[in-house]
Amino acid sequence: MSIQTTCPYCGVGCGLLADGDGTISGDPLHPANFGRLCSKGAALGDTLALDGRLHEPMIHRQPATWDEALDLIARRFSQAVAEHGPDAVALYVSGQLLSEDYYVANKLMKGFVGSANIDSNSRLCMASSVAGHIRAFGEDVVPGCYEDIDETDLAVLVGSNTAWCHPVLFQRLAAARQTRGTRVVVIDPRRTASCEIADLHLALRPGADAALFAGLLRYLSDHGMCNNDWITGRTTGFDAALSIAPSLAEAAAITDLPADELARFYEWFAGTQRAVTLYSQGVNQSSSGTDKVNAIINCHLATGRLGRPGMGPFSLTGQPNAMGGREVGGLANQLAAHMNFSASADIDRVRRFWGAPHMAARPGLKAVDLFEAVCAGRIKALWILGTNPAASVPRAQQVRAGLARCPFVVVSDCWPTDTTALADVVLPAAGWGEKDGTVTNSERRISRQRAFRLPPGAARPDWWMLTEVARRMGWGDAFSYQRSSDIFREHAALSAFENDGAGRRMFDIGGLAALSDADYDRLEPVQWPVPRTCERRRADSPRLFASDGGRFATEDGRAHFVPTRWLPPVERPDEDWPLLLNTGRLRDQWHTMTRTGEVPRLMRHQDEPVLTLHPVDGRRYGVSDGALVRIESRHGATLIRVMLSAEQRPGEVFAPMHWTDRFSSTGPVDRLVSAATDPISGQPELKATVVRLSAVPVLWWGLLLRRSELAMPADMYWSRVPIEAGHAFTLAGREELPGGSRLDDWVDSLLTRPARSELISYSDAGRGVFRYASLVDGRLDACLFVDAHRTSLPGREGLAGRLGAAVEGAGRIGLLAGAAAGGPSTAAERIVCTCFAVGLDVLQRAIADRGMTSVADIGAALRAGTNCGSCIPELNAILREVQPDESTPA
Ligand SMILES: Nc1nc2c(c(=O)[nH]1)N[C@H]1C(S)=C(S)[C@@H](COP(=O)(O)OP(=O)(O)OC[C@H]3O[C@@H](n4cnc5c(=O)[nH]c(N)nc54)[C@H](O)[C@@H]3O)O[C@H]1N2
Ligand SMILES: Nc1nc2c(c(=O)[nH]1)N[C@H]1C(S)=C(S)[C@@H](COP(=O)(O)OP(=O)(O)OC[C@H]3O[C@@H](n4cnc5c(=O)[nH]c(N)nc54)[C@H](O)[C@@H]3O)O[C@H]1N2
Ligand code: SF4
Ligand SMILES: [Mo]
Repeated sequence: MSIQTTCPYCGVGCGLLADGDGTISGDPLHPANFGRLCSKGAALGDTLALDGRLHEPMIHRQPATWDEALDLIARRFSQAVAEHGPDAVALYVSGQLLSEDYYVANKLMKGFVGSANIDSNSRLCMASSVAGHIRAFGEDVVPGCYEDIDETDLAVLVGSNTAWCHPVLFQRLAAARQTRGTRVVVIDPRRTASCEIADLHLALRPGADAALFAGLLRYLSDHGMCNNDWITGRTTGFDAALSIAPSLAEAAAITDLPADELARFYEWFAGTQRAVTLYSQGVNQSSSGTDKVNAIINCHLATGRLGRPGMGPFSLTGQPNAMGGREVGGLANQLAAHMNFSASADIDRVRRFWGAPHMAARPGLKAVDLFEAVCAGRIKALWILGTNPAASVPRAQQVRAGLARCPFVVVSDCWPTDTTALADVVLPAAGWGEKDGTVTNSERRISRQRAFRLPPGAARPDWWMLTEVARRMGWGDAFSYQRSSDIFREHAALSAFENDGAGRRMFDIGGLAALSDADYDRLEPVQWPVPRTCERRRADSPRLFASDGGRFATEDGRAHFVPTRWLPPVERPDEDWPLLLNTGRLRDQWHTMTRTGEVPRLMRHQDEPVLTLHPVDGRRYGVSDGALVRIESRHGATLIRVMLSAEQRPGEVFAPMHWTDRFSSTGPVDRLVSAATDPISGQPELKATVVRLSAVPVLWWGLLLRRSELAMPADMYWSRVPIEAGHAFTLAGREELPGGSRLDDWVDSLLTRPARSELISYSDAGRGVFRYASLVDGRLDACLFVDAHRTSLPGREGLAGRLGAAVEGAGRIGLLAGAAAGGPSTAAERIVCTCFAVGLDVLQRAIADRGMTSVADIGAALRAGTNCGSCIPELNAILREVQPDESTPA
């Protein structure tokens, strides 16, 4: 029998079916995806088999019992509070925790420890949307639902690479385009995969979104396209917002866009009732993120395009439970259940509901400030759950130094990470498929995650760890939960507690407060609000603010326009720092790669961290495709390989956020990234850091394959990918290879041969070619190929198949001598369709040879694109490249 559950990756919140044998498929009945999945969701089964999970608690790297670990945490936290006050301790949590975990963490800190120093990686992700919603609507509310994407006539994607980051919604949008001719506009400095279905791509100057949308507001007003009844009846502040809005010409200058292109977008928006604006990190992760959000919402308020089918501002949430975390109040400036520190009645209400002995009375430290406090020694005990800040927080090197100095750091995770490496206590967390609870997706839909297998070793759910520490700190009665349903009922009850009358909070799931355990186990996906009384429920969901008399959650019941004045990013290029670094996501990787980075097929779409650079800049710096460069910012430096691409605006570079010290010497890009924040939301500007770049001469390139992992030496560039039977490393040397016996030592350090192993080798020092293979019991255990010119290195995939296999007779010689036949590069073939492992070369050849003109042709011949569909935008791009005149985009 299959178990219904929810995907642990993005905020689309797709429903899944997990079968007994670990097969994962899309749930045809779930309203987020109706059975569809993307490449990451489709590969979830592969992550269940991964080795290397954390199995037992560790104290100072030594195995410990749960009692020892929990006693120690309770003692150190109590001690820090006693000696330095409650603000000397902190929790840093995650939008990947379940609402039940999150609720307990928030209650422990804000009600019992007595400090609001609990912030979340959602600060890096959703904080600007939260702040923008509160300014406009009075509460953190996403008004629309996914059907609006199916039913819209104009979809505006702002700072969102939906094709890669919310792929199932992108598929819904692509379907709407096919069936109803929905127009798509992409607003992004880069030409992303999402542009494959765009009718218009506005490659604006980074950070200029607020001006672009303020210009739209002025245009709407100048052309008589505002909905004046709506503005008068339901909003305030229109005139003030309009008074500082730029003209079209001014907006074109600020955004660095041709005025006619901008005018075309304005015209389309003005003339299309059913318009949805979907936005994500290009909006939120900005020093003007909150203003960007309000500039977008202003245009929807001015046209009354809100709360009706096919229209509205739509913040796409990042993590699976980014929304749930906000509902339980897991940000340092929020209280539980959408209540606020700004209202003393709210603080008192939460205090009474919890019976809280030490209720926090003011906001705590937001993520960037929290880590600054860690660095400054003001935080004496810190507990990190479900997030990897040593890799994902800006100025990561400084943060690491702070964590190393912090007197007591606890980390709960499922896998070892760059952050667990810095912890005093590491707690093994039960992961996806092993724990029970709920998550809320981008359209306010609460879905169950259900356990379908046992956690490894002693791993336990996060809520359990938090509860056990709370008990040990003396608050057993308030934390007497036996299972996740106990927590959910309390959370639901709090949302309905004293929630009546004019100041009613929209977040109300009181209708779920009396679920029995069996009801909770059976809970179907449901959109909030779910109040206790039915007539309210009908009036509200699935679209909020729908009815004409509908109140907003502001004091005056009206939606608020916010005047938005354009400000450029905090860091701006100049002579010393000529390039602007943008960062973001790739299709098949999830954040710091703890799961996706270990799945061979997900690593074949892009197998190394690369910096994308415009060819004009490539020439300027004298670097070619694949070259190694040093990139430096005011905050840090690293070595990274270059990919030249005209998708980039000249003067701007892009690097993925995913790699860490576990996967490449390049390490996390956040070691370069600025910690400037939006003054209102506190969200860091992760997409605009000034950098400079210089070419790095490479004296040799290498390929190392090993069955076991290896801590790589610090003096070379390396990057690791998992392969079926082990690991493959791309290497690049900046120094001459050692000579004589030192070369043997060097080779031994990379092959780490056991005593009984046998070494076979080949070298041609004149050509700078060296090849070694280590056999153990006649099987290939490790091999190393080095070449001064990169030309004779074998293809990785061909060699990967031989790792662990017997090497006999002629094969022994062939292994080293025939290596050159494998291919001329260290790069493996790039896989475009992850589901059926169809590579770029195969696609290009098939399209040309067989005259294919559509994605359907490709699917029929090669199956590519016929399962999850995540690769369809790239298939279209390849078609266009190979058959520029023939292809018909799908
Ligand atoms: N494959 C994959 N999917 C994911 C995730 C993942 O790790 N991998 N993570 C999930 C999470 S937590 C999140 S938050 C979402 C993020 O989803 P997205 O926000 O779609 O992803 P990003 O790649 O971070 O950034 C989106 C785009 O913003 C653009 N951008 C940069 N600066 C500006 C600007 O000033 N203005 C505009 N308009 N655009 C700009 C970038 O060029 C980039 O293409 O993805 C979710 N989905
Ligand atoms: N430069 C740059 N930096 C960024 C971004 C960017 O675009 N550019 N994006 C930012 C954004 S939007 C986000 S959301 C963050 C994401 O950054 P992180 O949250 O640091 O990234 P993850 O790799 O998802 O970390 C989640 C961790 O939780 C662990 N885990 C998984 N399930 C569980 C569980 O049930 N319990 C526990 N205890 N642990 C679990 C995973 O193994 C993993 O180590 O990165 C931010 N940083
Ligand atoms: S779109 Fe992909 S990653 Fe996001 S929830 Fe659905 S299957 Fe998971
Ligand atoms: Mo995120």
